Amino acid sequence: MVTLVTGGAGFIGSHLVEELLSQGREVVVLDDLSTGKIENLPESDNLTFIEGSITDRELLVNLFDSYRFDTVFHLAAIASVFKSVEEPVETHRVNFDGTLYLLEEAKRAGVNKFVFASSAAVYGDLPELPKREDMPVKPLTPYGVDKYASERYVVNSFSLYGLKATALRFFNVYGERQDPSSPYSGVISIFINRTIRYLNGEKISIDIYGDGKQTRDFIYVKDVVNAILIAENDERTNREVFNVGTGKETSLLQIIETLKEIAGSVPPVRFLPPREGDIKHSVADIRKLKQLGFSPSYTLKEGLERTFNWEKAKT
Ligand code: NAD
Ligand code: UD2
Repeated sequence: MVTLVTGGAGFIGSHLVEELLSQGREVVVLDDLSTGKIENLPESDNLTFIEGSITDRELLVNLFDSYRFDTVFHLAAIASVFKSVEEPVETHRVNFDGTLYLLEEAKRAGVNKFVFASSAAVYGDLPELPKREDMPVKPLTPYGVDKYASERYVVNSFSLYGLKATALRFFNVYGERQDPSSPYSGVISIFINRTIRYLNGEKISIDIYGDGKQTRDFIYVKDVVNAILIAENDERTNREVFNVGTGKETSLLQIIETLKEIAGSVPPVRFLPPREGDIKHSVADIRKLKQLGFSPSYTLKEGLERTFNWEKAKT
């Protein structure tokens, strides 16, 4: 049996691939390298990398004909909300059509399980906190709308076609290999990158949009991988949607404080006007996933420390 990871050369995907390989599994990665990098993937005889797009139907048909996949982990996406707003048609083709194509193939090939990476973006700016899976949703961007539509197709595939499928709503994921290069990259990757550059003598600041008291549910990437594997293996996840977070709210000011403890010092902080459309607070209710045995293993300090040390070792 072989396992397919779409988007496996990306930030979260590459951590999943690493874990699957360490368990001795045979893995195929399908990635178009639009944001992923081949260097993110480990060298292994058990890993096959295929460069191509999830929107290429012919390629998908050949791929599913060539391998007998046990599980499909579908993480490939245009993960930038900003890009989805700028290019809604192209984003929709990848984030929605691509998901539907994969579901069709998974169904045709009779795979054992389909796990889909959805997002907290489906909740939008509805004020009630913490976010529970059974709450109303209000996706505000093409990215959020496509994630929501996709997750409905994914979970409905169980009742409609008997395809065992689960959607996971990731909150704010951080960790090694997250790309800090865009202003819309994850805030932790940006803060760590700037701190390292500052320690290396660059004149640079940390920019905070707003007062820094906004909060997010930051989850370390290896905890996300654990959640993904629970979704794969626990039959109770079929047809269900789960939040993947820590259940804890952390402000940007707390992040900077903790980074200071780890790094010794941080760049001067510049406060800029809040970003348009920014939500003030976001946190997951994770009781549903906890009932299946999930519990985050890494504290924020541990996760930040590992990410910081890894990024520092690169310079
Ligand atoms: P990422 O950009 O590092 O990974 C996405 C991967 O998909 C990249 O390797 C990219 O090259 C690949 N890809 C993009 N379009 C493709 C296509 N048409 N065909 C094949 N491959 C394609 O981002 P990430 O943070 O690792 O995100 C992984 C998944 O998790 C995405 O679905 C994203 O929407 C979701 N997610 C991430 C977060 C987060 O905090 N990072 C939060 C919520 C949801
Ligand atoms: C996350 C997702 C986004 C979308 C959204 C849905 C990431 C990177 N972004 O956005 O794709 O799913 O959730 O709710 O996963 N900030 C600064 N300084 C910086 C960069 C960011 O102050 O240099 C602020 C930013 O304005 C925001 C907070 O930090 O208030 C978190 O920003 P983010 O882009 O990491 O995450 P978020 O939750 O806004």
